[in-house]
Amino acid sequence: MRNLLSSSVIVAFFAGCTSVTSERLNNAQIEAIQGRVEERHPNLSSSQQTAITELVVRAVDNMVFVEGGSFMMGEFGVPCEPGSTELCNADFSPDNDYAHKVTLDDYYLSKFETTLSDFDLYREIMGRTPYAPELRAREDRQHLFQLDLPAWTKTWQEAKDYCVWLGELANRPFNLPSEAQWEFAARNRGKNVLYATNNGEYTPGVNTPPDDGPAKMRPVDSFPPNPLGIHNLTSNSAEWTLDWYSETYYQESPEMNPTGPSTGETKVIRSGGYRTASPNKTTILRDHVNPVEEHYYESLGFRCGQTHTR
Ligand SMILES: [Ca+2]
Ligand SMILES: [Ca+2]
Repeated sequence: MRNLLSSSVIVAFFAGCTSVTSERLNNAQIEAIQGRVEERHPNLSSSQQTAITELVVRAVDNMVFVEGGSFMMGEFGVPCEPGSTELCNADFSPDNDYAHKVTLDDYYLSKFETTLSDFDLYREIMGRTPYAPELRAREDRQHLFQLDLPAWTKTWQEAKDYCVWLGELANRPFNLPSEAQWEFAARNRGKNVLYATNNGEYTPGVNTPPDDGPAKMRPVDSFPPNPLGIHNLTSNSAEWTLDWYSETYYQESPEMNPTGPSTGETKVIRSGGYRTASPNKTTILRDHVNPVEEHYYESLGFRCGQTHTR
């Protein structure tokens, strides 16, 4: 009996030597990720390696499948008055006025903005010092560094590198989402919805942050997701996209899987910027910032996407 028990314990140990669990990946896939983590980061402690494996598995689990399709990207027009059949632009900026047909292949988009906790871990294992150290040291600023808040970012490249790194460890093509992928998902596969809330409506305090009181960042799972299951696409943190910015790009964009101009001076951000008033943070709003900002900003974050592979 004792021998039997021992051998079954040993079998269990070898059959399931990972403690990491997943909604989507089986044990063999998780162990393959752990193997890639150990190969890529051989000098980290085993607990750090396991933390990275957990992060990669979580990132895969959080990817929402978005079935591709066609839509008219940009201003789709809203009634000039409630009940009116006359359509007006919803956004004052002319950048998005040229509605144009875009067709996207299937892809994935993370249901959450990247968290401060996950980005901190990435930066730590890359040997970087924590950003905003003077603020982190202040007791009256601790609320800015809760682990489930969106990551602070400073550079587009670091956000992109994070997604690519995660994807290499997951063996999946992760990247920042293109601007078109972002808008298609925010509009619930290209529908004419202005807010990426559960019902497309903007109801402060109910399905999007309240307008009164000081603006503050919220945990990435705050408020109900849009019908695709994706949170905070038109609230919380502004989000880097893959694309360079050009004010005329909508007139030049190819129909199939556009990824922005080949070069530029600024990068497109979506979800509204940290200078944007809440009601103006819509699914069609475009903003753009330098690829290297002056500081790490609490409300300039990102989420990863994934090209679909069959
Ligand atoms: Ca406009
Ligand atoms: Ca957001």
